[in-house]
Amino acid sequence: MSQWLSEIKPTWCPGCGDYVILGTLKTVLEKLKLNQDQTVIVYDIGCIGNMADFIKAWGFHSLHGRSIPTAVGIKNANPKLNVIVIGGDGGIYGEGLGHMIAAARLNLDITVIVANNQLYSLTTGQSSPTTPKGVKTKSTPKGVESVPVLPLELIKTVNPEALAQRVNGSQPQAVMKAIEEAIKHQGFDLLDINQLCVSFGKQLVQ
Ligand SMILES: Cc1ncc(C[n+]2csc(CCOP(=O)(O)OP(=O)(O)O)c2C)c(N)n1
Ligand code: SF4
Ligand SMILES: [Mg+2]
Repeated sequence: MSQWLSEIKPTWCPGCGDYVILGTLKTVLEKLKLNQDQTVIVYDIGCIGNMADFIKAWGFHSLHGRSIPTAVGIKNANPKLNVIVIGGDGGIYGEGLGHMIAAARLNLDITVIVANNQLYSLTTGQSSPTTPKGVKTKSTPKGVESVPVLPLELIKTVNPEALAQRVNGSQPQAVMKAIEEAIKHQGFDLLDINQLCVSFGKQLVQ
């Protein structure tokens, strides 16, 4: 049993990409030998936020869209801490978008990992800010009318020094490498992990 895993077993649907994020994050935390006592993970709300129960580290299961300001407060209160945010596209790019821009502009040394399944999945599949235009979802039966938010481009616009990466969530080696780079990076970093919600996102498969 890894020192970074709690005794609670994940409750995600079989085949959910969140298992890849949990497994790769755990492996990177072990590899980097981060001090468990000096590591705080702030979780947003959503399927991915439920990781709060599965990782053994200092954790803060915050509010939907409010994980980044919570992390900013923790980092400012104690800059020695390793602060990692884990959230979904709905929380980070929707309700929390302004907070992400503010933290990126300040180049605060926090790592933001987003499970981007292009849906509000915990609430059973409504469209999110990254759902492609035209895709039908529970909340958009005639198809999404807006173009999607482009998170990496937004970050690069407000802070060219930030590390902004996108990775395919079905490739664990690539996810692991990107998580390691993000945690090691000094300053703001965003890791956008593209994944599929196997329960509500089948229409997103191309
Ligand atoms: C302030 C607030 N607004 C809305 C909700 C309802 N809500 C809970 S999870 C969720 C969607 C989560 O989507 P996302 O952040 O993409 O995470 P996922 O479930 O896809 O992993 C919503 C809208 C809430 N809990 N709090
Ligand atoms: S609803 Fe989708 S995102 Fe949530 S656990 Fe199931 S497969 Fe994963
Ligand atoms: Mg989502």
